[in-house]
Amino acid sequence: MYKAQEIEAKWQAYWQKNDTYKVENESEKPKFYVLDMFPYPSGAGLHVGHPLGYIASDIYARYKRMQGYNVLHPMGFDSFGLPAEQYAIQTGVHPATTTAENIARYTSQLRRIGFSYDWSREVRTSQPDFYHWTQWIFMQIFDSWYNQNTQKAEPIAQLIQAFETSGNHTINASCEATEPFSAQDWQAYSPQEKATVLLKYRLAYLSETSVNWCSALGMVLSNDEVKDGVSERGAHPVEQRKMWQWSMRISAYAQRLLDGLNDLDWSDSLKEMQRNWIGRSQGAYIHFGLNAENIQPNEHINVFTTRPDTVFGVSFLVLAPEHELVEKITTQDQKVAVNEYINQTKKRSERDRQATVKQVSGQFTGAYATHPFTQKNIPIYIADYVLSGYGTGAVMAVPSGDQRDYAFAKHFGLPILPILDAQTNLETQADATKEGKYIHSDFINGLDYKTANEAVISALTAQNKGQGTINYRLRDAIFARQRYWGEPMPVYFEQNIAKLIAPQDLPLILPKVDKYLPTQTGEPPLARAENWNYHSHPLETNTMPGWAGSSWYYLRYMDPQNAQTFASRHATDYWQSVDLYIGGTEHATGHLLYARFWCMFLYDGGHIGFQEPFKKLVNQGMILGDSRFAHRIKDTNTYVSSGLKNQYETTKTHVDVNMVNGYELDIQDFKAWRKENENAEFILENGKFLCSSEVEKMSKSKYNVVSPDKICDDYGADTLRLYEMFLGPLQDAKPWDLKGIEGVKRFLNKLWRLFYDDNQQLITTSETPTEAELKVLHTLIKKIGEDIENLSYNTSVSAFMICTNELSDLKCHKTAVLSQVVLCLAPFAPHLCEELWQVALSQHSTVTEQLFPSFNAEFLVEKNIDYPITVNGKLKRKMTLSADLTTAELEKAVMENPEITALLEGKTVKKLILVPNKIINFVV
Ligand code: ANZ
Repeated sequence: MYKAQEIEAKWQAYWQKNDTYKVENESEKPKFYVLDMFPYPSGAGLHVGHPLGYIASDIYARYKRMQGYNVLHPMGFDSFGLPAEQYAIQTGVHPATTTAENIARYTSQLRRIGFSYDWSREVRTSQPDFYHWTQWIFMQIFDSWYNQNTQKAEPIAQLIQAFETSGNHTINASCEATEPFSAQDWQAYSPQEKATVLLKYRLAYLSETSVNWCSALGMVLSNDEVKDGVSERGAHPVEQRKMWQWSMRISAYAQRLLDGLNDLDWSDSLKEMQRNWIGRSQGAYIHFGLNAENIQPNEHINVFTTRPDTVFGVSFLVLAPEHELVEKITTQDQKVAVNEYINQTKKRSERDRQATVKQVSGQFTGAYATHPFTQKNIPIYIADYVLSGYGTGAVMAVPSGDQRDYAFAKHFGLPILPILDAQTNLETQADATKEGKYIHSDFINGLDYKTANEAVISALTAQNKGQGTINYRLRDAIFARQRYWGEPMPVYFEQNIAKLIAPQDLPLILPKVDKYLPTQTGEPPLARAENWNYHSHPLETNTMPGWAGSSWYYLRYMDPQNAQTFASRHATDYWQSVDLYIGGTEHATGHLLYARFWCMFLYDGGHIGFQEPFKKLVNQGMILGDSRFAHRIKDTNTYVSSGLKNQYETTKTHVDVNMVNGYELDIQDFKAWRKENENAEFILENGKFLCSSEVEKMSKSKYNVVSPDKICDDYGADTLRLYEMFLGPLQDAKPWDLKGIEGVKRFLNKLWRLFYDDNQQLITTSETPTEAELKVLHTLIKKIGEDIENLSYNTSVSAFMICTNELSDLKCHKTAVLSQVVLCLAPFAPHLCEELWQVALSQHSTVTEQLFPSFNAEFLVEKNIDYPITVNGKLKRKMTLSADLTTAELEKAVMENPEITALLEGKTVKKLILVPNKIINFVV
């Protein structure tokens, strides 16, 4: 038996003492960057699900090191966030204190698993020397605008210069709709007016937007934090509210974010999720004239449509209830009904509104628009299925082509106009196919879809009634939280104008507050801080959202101590993008999109030399918990063993998996667990109390959490590492189950016994390996090399087991073979391999820096084959022939052999059946 705990502690201390995993930014070797998504250090500590991805990336990092790369493999903490703040609200303990404790716990847990992290590069997003640069990046974003002509972010100072010389006529920016102004207009604007205009261009801006407000959490949530109309965390109700909000103009990067995906080595499904989230739609703007009182002659309704070809099928228009023209065009007699409808809409979240409408709702405004080609009158409705933030917030409704418009038309008795001769079943539903030729459609009659579409767009453009366009579903990202435990924004207000603090005053340190709650007047907690001012002007009281630090942390690892900049250009040029990033899929449309956006932004400013942060990305599957339940007879304190539960009416409760052995509950533990269990009674089956089970997410609240510490205590870290990989393919979800762990431990012991006898005496020899031994070895080298490249670690573990069994059968104790096996296993079981390498094999430097064994195909080739020679299927003799012979050569060798000639003496060969490497049979 090998002593895992002893060996592991010894080598962990050795690695730490020798800075084995320290990596320099200067090297002759090629670079390789392997990154884990850094954790939020929660109070619960790590469970066995967390290290899954870390183990996988660690194996890869170690393997690359052994291939001669200079490998950057760091770890840090995403340490701002809500749980520590919620805890602070309840207990008054400063979130920094809780966070530091949790990080200490995480660090010791991670160290025990033997990861090859360069801990000298650790980052913590809540540390001032880190958020200094988060604030600095924010300042660069605030000071930039997006130039559509050059397709990049540029300094706002250049924009101001352009305004001063020629107004905004020549500017083609990603910005909010702005009135045209001349150089003279600009010069005449007051500072406030100028600031307001600039906010419409800045890439970080303040605007009055409709937000998901969650009053229970006291904060605004992003779209991806709202699930089914309630907050993802805590399931609290969410309502729509207009608020002044900081946002980031990620929408400016929509096309680049889409294009960049093509070159990334990410899973197709993940890329598809980002593509859908960005949601590119090609279509057109179409202007419908207005036929209402108090409307200027040039005012019109601008709709966005992906189907300009359907323009002759329009039977009404629908505006989002929030659309700015609603108030203006609604007729007197419709006012009450329209206002009531608008109020109702406020209660529905955007997601609800997007969900397939079961109940049609809407309200007529009393106003009419004019069709751009036929000049016919078209009634204008409002309805909440039209979203104010998408397109133009106005839709031309074509009931024959769009199902939502169809349902609306049926409900309100509006015409359903057929437009294609191939449209069928219009009595029951819309027909969205674009087949057939156009009918009732004026100048596009008889054309097919593609031609018609182009014809409509050209006509609109020619008549100045619209134009072709591309729309993206991607929204600008809200960049503020009304909470305490986050980065302060480096912004103050002077006469209501948002201004940046001076760069030399960074970092703007998070101030002390007496309570972590909003103020009486509903202001964020920072408003409680004394002197929260900058040169006597009030500082912003919002803090940055959770995604700020994680959008650029991978850069800080490259140069973590730099006090002059976020990371020197020298460091980022050397390390470049992350070569392999491993983490969960839940970040598909959050972190992974934001980090790409910031990377492109920093690239535009020349701060870094690459546009994509993560070249290859792998999502590990979740490790699920195997929960246990005890069944209690209803309205009693009596529990019944699971096999007997059907005889009673019972309710089930989670019991902690650590009190259960297999399915059998430790009744004493259970009684001691909670006060109300003290006097519980138990109905047993066969003397035992059994629990039922269910596979669920691993979580503290489900009492199914298994800690890696316990596995390290019981089996050792190397067994834990191998076992987690052995559970199944990395990308799959799999339940945690200890059944196979003994097998993994046995395998490591068996490997140990190739080196040591039962008295722990070394039994290795320096003999030359046999062909058979070399074959076993090189089969392993080939398999492990291929598996690691494909991150197929579960099959590697089986290959190690097979190899060890075969070498045991061959009684192979030869160092020439065993040393190579140790090198192959070193990325997976580093402690054991370090021990075998340095002690059993008497090597004088760490195993982690040896070259990975190279595979030699020659040893896998069977050189000779012992062919059975049969006549009419009966074995007559054996003949040894080279394995390389072709069928023709084989036939020649056989027919020219005197023994065979003798064997066939006097017989006529009717047929010779030759199967290379297998059979030689004569039919006579
Ligand atoms: C006329 C039409 C006819 C449409 C037809 C569709 C089919 P995507 O592909 O998602 O971009 N639309 C436009 N703005 C909207 C908004 N703010 N809220 C809800 N719906 C909106 O969808 C674009 C289509 O969705 C547009 O094309 C418009 O309806 C609708 F046979 O215009 B369509």
